[in-house]
Amino acid sequence: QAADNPYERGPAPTNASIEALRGSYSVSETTVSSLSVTGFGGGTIYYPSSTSDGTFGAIAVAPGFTAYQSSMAWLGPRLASQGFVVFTIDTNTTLDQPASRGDQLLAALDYLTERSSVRTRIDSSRLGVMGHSMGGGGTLEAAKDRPAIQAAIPLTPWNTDKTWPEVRTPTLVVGADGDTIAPVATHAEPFYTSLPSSTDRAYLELNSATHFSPNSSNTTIAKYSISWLKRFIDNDTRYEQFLCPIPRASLTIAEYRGNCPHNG
Ligand code: 9J3
Ligand code: ZN
Repeated sequence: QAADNPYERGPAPTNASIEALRGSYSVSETTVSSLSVTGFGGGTIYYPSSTSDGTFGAIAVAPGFTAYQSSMAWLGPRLASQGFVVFTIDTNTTLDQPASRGDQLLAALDYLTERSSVRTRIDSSRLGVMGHSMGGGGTLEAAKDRPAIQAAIPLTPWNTDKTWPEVRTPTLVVGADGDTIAPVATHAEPFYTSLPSSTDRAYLELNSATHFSPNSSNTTIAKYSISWLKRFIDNDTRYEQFLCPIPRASLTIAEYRGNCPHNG
């Protein structure tokens, strides 16, 4: 790790390394029963097997309405292999609304850092939240409620609250151009636009994508999520090159907006 950044983990990134199905760390996993926790519905923790690189940042991931942790499982090993502890959770009920999902993400982070079997592997000051649809709405709720969270990534987010001026957490909002359940014009775009311009923020609109694109392995989601989490949870400026200058529209990116350079 670099002497000037104690949180830097893994080798210098390349476009190939952030697009790859796996990063440099072998991944272990452990199941957390809903019966053993309160405040959320249990889940699966994916974490780097090695303890020789020190502690890691951690991320809780919430599913959407009627969905389970399995709908986000691909992100577990994909992100953990890059050097994060990743907790894909179930919610108390699959019908829980975004505000509740936000509270459950925070309960999951507390469990992860205070009680889980991997708590000594985690730097409890370096935490992030992600989620799909109502879980993405919950991601914004969690960041609003706990400004110490260092990165937030709502994926095709859904919420009745359209304005997020309270958020201070660096936030990457991911929308899908073909989303008819949480259309970007009434969800992802106003969520992004309402974030304070003084906050590190970005809007990635996936091309030829749907509301459910975040539910299976997706290289565009992965590469920008990895870069965002590395940049803001690990303070790893080696990843700034993938975020700034703003990525251009392409076969996979319908639109990308953001403030550059990032302040961290
Ligand atoms: O989590 C989601 O997929 C929410 C989208 C939705 O159908 O909300 C309507 C109640
Ligand atoms: Zn609001």
